[in-house]
Amino acid sequence: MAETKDCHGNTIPVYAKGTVGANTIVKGAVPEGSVFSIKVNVTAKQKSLPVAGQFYMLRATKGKCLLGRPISVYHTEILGESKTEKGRLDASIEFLILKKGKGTTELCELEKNDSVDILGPLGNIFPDPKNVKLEKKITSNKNISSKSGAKNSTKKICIIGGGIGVAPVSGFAETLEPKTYDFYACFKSGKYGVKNVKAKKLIVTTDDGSVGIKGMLSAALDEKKISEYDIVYACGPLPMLSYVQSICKAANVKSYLSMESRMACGMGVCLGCTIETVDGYKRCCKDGPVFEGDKLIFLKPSACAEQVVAARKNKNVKPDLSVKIRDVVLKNPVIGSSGTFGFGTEYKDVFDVNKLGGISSKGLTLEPRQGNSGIRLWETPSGLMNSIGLQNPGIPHFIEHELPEMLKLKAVTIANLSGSSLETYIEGAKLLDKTDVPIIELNISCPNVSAGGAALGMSCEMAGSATKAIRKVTEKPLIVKLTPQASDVAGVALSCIEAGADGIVLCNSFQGVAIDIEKGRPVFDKVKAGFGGPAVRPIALRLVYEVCTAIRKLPKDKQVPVIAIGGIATWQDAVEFIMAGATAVQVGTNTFANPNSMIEIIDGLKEFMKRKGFNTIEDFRGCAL
Ligand code: RRO
Repeated sequence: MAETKDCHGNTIPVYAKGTVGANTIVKGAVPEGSVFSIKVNVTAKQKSLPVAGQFYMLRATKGKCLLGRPISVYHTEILGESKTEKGRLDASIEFLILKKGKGTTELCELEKNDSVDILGPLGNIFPDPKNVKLEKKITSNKNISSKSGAKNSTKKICIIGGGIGVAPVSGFAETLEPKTYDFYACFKSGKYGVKNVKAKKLIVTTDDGSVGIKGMLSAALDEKKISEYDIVYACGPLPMLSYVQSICKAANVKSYLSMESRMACGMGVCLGCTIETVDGYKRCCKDGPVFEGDKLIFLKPSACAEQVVAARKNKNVKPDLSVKIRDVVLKNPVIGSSGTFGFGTEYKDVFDVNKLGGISSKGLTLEPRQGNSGIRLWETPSGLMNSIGLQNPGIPHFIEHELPEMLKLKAVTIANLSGSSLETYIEGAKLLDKTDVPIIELNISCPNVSAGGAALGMSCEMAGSATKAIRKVTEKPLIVKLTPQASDVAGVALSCIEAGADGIVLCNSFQGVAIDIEKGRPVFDKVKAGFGGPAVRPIALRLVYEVCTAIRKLPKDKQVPVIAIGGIATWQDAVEFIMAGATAVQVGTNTFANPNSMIEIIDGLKEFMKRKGFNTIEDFRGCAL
């Protein structure tokens, strides 16, 4: 197997900024606009230019993705000696990119002269056919012609590209003498990426028959036909590569398959891109991406297929998004979270707040509070820290002024109850009990107050007794908002349920610290502050998953809904939480970034349910548990 070149005249990877020389839609790819050709201009030593089969980690410099994406080299053009950097070459490296996820979308949206972070060239290369040693072919299959090892000069070469996998093999084909190989290009529909291919025979297959032979690779190439070749080079989707491996094995033909895998570094250190081989797990980036075909272990075709939630037969569903918290019906499961949606009316000119399932008020205490001194907000990558300190007008003012306006809305009003001691919580609850507010959210999780708040929610005992005390003074639906800081969040949730909670809200913000490096001082007067936003989402999802798992083990009549919060920004996020068992979701920080996000989540949920054939939220709630 050819190694990545090293300091003895071989390629050396560099991390640099490249510039987009051109970005164009690749004609022939179906649907149009699904594949882009991006030419990246680089200045590099000859030794740092790519060889066919290699790839780069590419990241749009102006993009939001943390990591680069592994993209194979399609074509390299040396433009000449660099005028600005002596001893270096100006080159244009062309990549074909399938727009399929966030990273590739950001790359496909780059414009001429935009900057691209490039790390490469990486990985090994397709071995030169001249250097490939062939064993004498032995075959027991009568249908397959038996022949002795071909001489180097006469080796019969077959190159196969499937979908975007045509890019690296087409780059490799360019390094071979024209008309010394056959090239099979397979697509679902249309044809692209073969303009530089000078094959003896170019065979195209399409699933829909729009170009060439109708069908998959198997419609054009089988065990018998592959036996006419000495070496096969292929890149494409796993089922195709698995098929290539099987026919090559059967026909005793040497194959080199270029693999793809999710990776973080491309340098062999993240160990995230391992691939199963007969010699154990191998790193796709460093040990590959090109592997000898018979060394690879492919999962059985059925396991290869993506695991998707099976769509129901009924495609004409009119999804019902309504959910229940005890006996209160929310028309959809999307709730504006406490502290990020004021008293419901502030955003009414920006979007129709009546479309929301519910709105939770700013945290309320018996007495009015001014909140904390000093800096109150601090943005971090993908997150927001806050130290508001429960600023609010006090429950009597709320009841007289804000609550009547909230109750006029068509979203269910939730009063978020807080306090500085259990006694003040109880007094506040008594006042709220006398109003028409449909739901009380007991906040025993505020991270920014010296008394009350999260201190009441840290242990099962305290959370249980706080819930019990409030339960005693109100019959209203009572949901309890928990802190993620407790060491046993599921235990705390079960204690609250035991004490009479009608629902669990999970979770309030996480505690963090920020330092102002110019001043050498903590940013916040209280040092610690609440932290929320997309950065916390996987942790919040883990907590929701654990709590929902614990609740499922309770007898049916003891089970209560979980309302999830934690970095929810899109309908996909909401679906994840619902699949983890949540009945409803609260959107917090993201409303600041995109005030329309809750409406987008409701619309997205509706479309998702239609597509999947789900009639109700219950149809997929908890399906991942
Ligand atoms: O007001 C706040 O500082 C605050 C509250 Br009440 C809360 O529940 N969660 C939070 O992150 N901040």
